[in-house]
Amino acid sequence: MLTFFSEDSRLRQARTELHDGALVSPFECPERVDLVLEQLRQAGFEVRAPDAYGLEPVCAVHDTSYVSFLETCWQAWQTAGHSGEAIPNIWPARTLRQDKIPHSVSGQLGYYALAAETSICEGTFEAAMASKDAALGAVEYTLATGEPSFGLCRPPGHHAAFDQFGGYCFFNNAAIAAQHALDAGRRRVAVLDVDFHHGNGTQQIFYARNDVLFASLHGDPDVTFPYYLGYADETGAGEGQGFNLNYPMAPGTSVATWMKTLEQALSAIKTHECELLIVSLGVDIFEGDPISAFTFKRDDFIALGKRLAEAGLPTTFLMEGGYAVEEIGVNVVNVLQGFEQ
Ligand code: Q9C
Ligand code: ZN
Repeated sequence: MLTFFSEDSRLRQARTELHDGALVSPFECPERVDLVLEQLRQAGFEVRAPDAYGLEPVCAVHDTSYVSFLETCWQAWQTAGHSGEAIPNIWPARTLRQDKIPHSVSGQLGYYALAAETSICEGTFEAAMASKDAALGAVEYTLATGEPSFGLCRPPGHHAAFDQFGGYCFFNNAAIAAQHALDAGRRRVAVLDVDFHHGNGTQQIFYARNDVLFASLHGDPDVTFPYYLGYADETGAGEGQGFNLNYPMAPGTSVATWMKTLEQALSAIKTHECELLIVSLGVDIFEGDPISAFTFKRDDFIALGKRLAEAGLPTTFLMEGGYAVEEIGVNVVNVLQGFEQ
């Protein structure tokens, strides 16, 4: 399967993630792409550099002030004289004003962040640009040829909302790709999110719309990140009513139960007459993932790919999470090879 990847994805090399009350080396590290690339090459898959698509497709789904904030945050943080990486420590929480965007970078960080684990550092904006270019290259290829493709996006995207970053995500690559397909004339696109974590950003961006069907299988937010979105009763708003489908599952859920739940999501995708399938491919559903709690084994990823192929739709896979670095490449390539079998 043709893969799109931009080397600039490596430009984000954060040193810190706030994890369990300590600053640790980030789970979402650049080595992740090395292992995926190695397995792709071993499988004989071609890897292509995407074109640079600029900011227009980003601003089609994100707030322009948010995008400017991401572009300037690191410089502003340094100018303010801070020694560490940029991490928010105050938010417009329920009891504070929601309508002020402070001038100070510290105030803006809280306004534009939905979580504190994701530090902003040098190269973060450039890597986010590279990541969405991989997504756009992949989706354009599928739109042009009908053939499947893989966007090796890094950093991931599905937690990024209209004007918020977090959960290792800055630009919502799946949303950018889905909107690009609509702008190219597709009438309805399905985004199927199989990452262990709920795709809160993708849900939020399309929640009131019926041209994107969002379906997500994930760890129950009652007990896992992102905690405040991803429940089964979130079914869409207004015109988008019925176009948002959440399938939260308990930690430790068996692969058999997960695959049965996938049938429900695929059956909805079928009845809603989607013309393109974008798969938010997080392989953090792997049993060995250090921050997740589903039970996929290596070979289960082959079965997943096979089942997705049976949906019979033009399909673009976009990389999301997956932090068991040793196995990430095998698990990703197993999905793609299973799809092609
Ligand atoms: N520090 C994606 O998989 N925090 N993001 C979990 C570990 C955030 C995961 C606790 C997890 C975000 C794209
Ligand atoms: Zn995840």
